[in-house]
Amino acid sequence: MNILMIYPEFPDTFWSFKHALNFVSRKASSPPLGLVTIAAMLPEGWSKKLVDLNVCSFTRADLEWADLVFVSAMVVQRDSAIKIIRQCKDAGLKVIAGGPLFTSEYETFESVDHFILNEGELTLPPFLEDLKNGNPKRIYQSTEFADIQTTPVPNWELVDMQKYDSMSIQLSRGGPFNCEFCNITSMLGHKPRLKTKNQIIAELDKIYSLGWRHNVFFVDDNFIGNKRFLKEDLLPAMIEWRRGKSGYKFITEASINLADDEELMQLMAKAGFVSVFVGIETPDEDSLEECHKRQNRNRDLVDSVKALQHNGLEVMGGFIVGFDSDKPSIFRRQVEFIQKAGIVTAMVGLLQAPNGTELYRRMERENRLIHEMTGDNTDGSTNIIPRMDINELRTGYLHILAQIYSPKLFYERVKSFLEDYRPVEHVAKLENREILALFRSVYRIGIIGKGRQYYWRLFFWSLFNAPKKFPLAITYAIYGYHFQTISEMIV
Ligand code: B12
Repeated sequence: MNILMIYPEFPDTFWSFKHALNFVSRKASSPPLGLVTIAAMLPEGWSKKLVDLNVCSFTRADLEWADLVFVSAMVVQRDSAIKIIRQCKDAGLKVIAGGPLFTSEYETFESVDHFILNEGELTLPPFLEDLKNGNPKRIYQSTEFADIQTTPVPNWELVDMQKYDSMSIQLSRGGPFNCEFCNITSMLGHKPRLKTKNQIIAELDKIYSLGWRHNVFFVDDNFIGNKRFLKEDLLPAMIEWRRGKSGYKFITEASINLADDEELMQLMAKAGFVSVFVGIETPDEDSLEECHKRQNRNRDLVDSVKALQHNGLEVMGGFIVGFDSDKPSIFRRQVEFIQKAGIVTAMVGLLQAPNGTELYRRMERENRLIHEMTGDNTDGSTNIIPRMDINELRTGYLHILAQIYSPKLFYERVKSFLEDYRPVEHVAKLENREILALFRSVYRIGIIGKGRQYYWRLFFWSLFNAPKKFPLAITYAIYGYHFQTISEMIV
């Protein structure tokens, strides 16, 4: 069997990092982990080819070679997925689809031959069995959660690593929190399910053996779901593994209560974690209560962010406006918070209600659902009727974007973050692609860019006052270029 695995194209969004990645000659942030995981579950002897449309394209010869096409996608890739499916069907191929887009709206894809929904660990084996027996069904679904200790090491050999900025590893699925707008518990359950230490080390070994020496993104929704396992088992093993491999930098997502655990923060930083994405959502206590974000309540959120930064972990923050409790002052308060906390990478979105969430059910009860989601919560759209007038909300949202990504506020934030940030290690030497990125930044941001005076101010400030943080300063200037480009497209 020849299996062509296709990952649709992402639109140009805050999350694509497209305008930053071309400074470092990379095409996409990370490869499609779902597909490379599925690839490793296919019968031995099957040939596989991965085409991630974010980094390359497929040819007529690929379609002629293939016996079956496997497609994976998120909702945000819907348009590209529709196009791919049509092309494959026109070429007379059978299409098998899985992943979040199809799990949440498979009914709308009439021409797909087989849907392998939910977690592939549970739904792929019965499909393969039925295929072998010549009677595959159209839909494979499951209400159970998979034992990910049986998930194989993904087929990273299918990935053209040099096209990406980071590789991805998943430690856990599922989480204990009940945020009203979040679909993770309905998709993946309340109880964190973890891989073993040996599985993670085997995954690290595999990407190392394939020559990868850069960033690794632990794609958990909450990396700290089992703190004891991290402290006693995994992090000590990762510290050992990483000895002599300083190119590796780890990034992940965690809940804010990581800031309460000094030992854990220090172990993570020692293991090579440099950055965590935290769902901060809002500085407004009433809105936090409304969305049941209990882990963020009754704490000084700025202090928590600073604690993480002081322990060597940069905080990337997710923020939301449009809660029922939001007052008109929320727009100003969000900007003030982001500036004060020094959160360089601040992803601000309008509240949306994904299918399967408590919020979706409440909006349905209250007759406030309007249309299907675009899948991108940072494009200024929403699928609910907010309490606040929609025009006031949208104007306020655009105001936040215009403010936080304006060169003045953005560079002020970078400087205040660099002053507070205490990394465990400093990058000793720049790689060739980073030197190239530096020159590109000088030209595109420092010479022809709109906020060039701020760029040079940061450039010289860090060169003379914090020379070890100079590579970081340039990296953030490049992020700023991406954020400004996208926010101008939205505003
Ligand atoms: C890593 C990640 C990202 C990464 C990159 C992902 C990439 N390059 O593929 C980044 C940070 C870039 C990202 C961005 C976004 N993401 Co994201 N992301 C994730 C995250 C945390 C993990 C995904 C992952 O790698 N999982 C590990 C693999 C092994 O699991 P998997 O892909 O689900 O695959 C399994 C099954 O789905 C199935 N399967 C998957 N594909 C296929 C295909 C076939 C043929 C078969 C048989 C089976 C199968 O089998 C696999 C094994 O069980 C998930 C949350 C989650 N826990 O899943 C959100 C998630 C996928 N993201 C989501 C969203 C909404 C976004 C954003 C739009 C953010 C936003 N603004 O809201 C952006 C869009 C990207 C863009 N460029 O615009 C949503 C998607 C919802 C949906 N229904 O589409 C999720 C589910 C989070 C959520 N709470 O809802 N994301």
